[in-house]
Amino acid sequence: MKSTLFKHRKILLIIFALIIFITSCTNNKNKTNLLEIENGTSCYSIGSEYMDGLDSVVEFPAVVRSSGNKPVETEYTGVELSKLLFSLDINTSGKNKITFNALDGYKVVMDLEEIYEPNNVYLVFKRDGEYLKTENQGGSGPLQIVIRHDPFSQRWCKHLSQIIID
Ligand SMILES: Nc1nc2c(c(=O)[nH]1)N[C@H]1C(S)=C(S)[C@@H](COP(=O)(O)O)O[C@H]1N2
Ligand SMILES: [Mo]
Repeated sequence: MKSTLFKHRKILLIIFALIIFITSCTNNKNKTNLLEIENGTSCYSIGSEYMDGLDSVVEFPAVVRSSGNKPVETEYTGVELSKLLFSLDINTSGKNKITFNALDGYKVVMDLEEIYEPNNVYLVFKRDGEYLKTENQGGSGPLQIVIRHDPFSQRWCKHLSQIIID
């Protein structure tokens, strides 16, 4: 009787360890390497937990115009892109172009100057307090660029995966 209990304990312990292992793996998948930033020869890889921890995270209102829907007033959470670059010590002097590449192949190219206009270009990860859903989940995330000076959202790069500065 005692030995069967011991056996069961061992099995339970193994199952418990497996559950912890599997959940930590899925967490890592969702959280790390969300975004790659290339600045000349330097490359940076960041996840949403990095942005969550920044002092410069803000909430701001925006009107979302998605095809087939009425414009919707929403609240985004994110960081001003220039502040994110600053916090990563990314120096863009001598560069003049910034390219946003998305997981679905969408691409947006902007003058680098635009991201240094105050309160204009933001990297967002939450909408109305909820993490942005992925394309498969019917969302615009997990990361998205929002350009507040653009009333229309053609350049609001959804499903952002890579930023290239050159
Ligand atoms: N990754 C990605 N971002 C994108 C697009 C896209 O197809 N893929 N479409 C753009 C356009 S044309 C608009 S109007 C807005 C809103 O797109 P939606 O109408 O598909 O919601 O997202 C912009 N960002
Ligand atoms: Mo569009």
